[in-house]
Amino acid sequence: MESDIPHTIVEDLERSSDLSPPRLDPARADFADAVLAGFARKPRSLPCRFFYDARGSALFEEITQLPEYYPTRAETALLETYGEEIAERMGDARVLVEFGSGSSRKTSLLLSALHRVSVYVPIDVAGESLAEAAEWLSERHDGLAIRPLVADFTKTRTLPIVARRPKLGFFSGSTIGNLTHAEARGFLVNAAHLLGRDASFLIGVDLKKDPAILIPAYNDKRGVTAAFNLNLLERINRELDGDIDLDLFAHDAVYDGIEGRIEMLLVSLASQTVRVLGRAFRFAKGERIHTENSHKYSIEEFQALARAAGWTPAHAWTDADRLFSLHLLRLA
Ligand code: SAH
Ligand code: AVI
Repeated sequence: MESDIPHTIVEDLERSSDLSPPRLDPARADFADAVLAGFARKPRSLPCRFFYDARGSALFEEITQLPEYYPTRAETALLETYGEEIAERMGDARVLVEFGSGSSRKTSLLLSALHRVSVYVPIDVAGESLAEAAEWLSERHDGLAIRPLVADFTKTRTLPIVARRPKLGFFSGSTIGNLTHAEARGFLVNAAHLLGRDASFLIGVDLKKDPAILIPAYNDKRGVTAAFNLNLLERINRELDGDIDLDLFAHDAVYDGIEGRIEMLLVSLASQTVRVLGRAFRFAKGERIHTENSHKYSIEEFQALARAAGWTPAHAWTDADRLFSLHLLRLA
């Protein structure tokens, strides 16, 4: 009978001089568990947090410059226009905690308006982006103490600072839309515990709109989003001994009007078998791997979600074309 243990783990066991359990790098073990479980279930799916290795993070930055991808431009414009007003409304925050901070480019705009903030805690799974962003920010914001945390923001229970000073949370880019409604609510409840008494929370949320605008934003002409999606399979090949032929999968993005979300998919172009860590997975022609949800909210829908998680909506800003929204929440 074939063993259930992936062959790389068996090799690690065979190589080790004692009988202690194999030591897999925890990040790689997390990725391995997610891919083996995601390929074993039907319909197949992979968690979108694994997009962001060094290449995926660079591709995301390229996406933000695409003519079709409006969210980054719209959110940046809102921060430029309303930065001072946000600072006035958000109270006395001294510590800025950012979830999924990426390159921190928009953070710099916010920090320029938040004169009293002296400590910045960026949280991201992408360690390299985090280090680069910390260096980039420290060159621009004199005297700012930066305490980066490489972690999954849905599982973060403590911060690397114990300051009792009021905190402002920042969750930009509509990354909250990559969580299901239930996950987003759980995230907001946890964020309230993390940020503590008197906290404010500024969250960028993509608005519901015509799918004729949404679909090209997730399926651009130059194919950068396709490369971003397919990089997940390349990452499996690189890190988990995969043998996936990238020419036999295609990127797709569809809008589900009932769920109110873009779904990103990788579609098998042939009947094929792929191997990951020594395990074989059979794909039918046309079978899909669901790689990302990107939920869109009306202002009212998002405020209702925030209330259900214990936050009080204090203000919402939108642009004239109603593409994007910035929500300021407070703990009652
Ligand atoms: N906030 C930035 C980056 C958005 S891209 C912007 O608006 O431009 C999403 C970011 O969230 C990436 O940097 C990615 O590495 C990070 N990320 C995604 N899922 C995460 C998770 N579960 N925990 C921590 N970081 C996560
Ligand atoms: C990070 N996140 C909010 C992006 C989004 O729009 O859902 C990720 C992305 N996926 C495809 N393009 C951009």
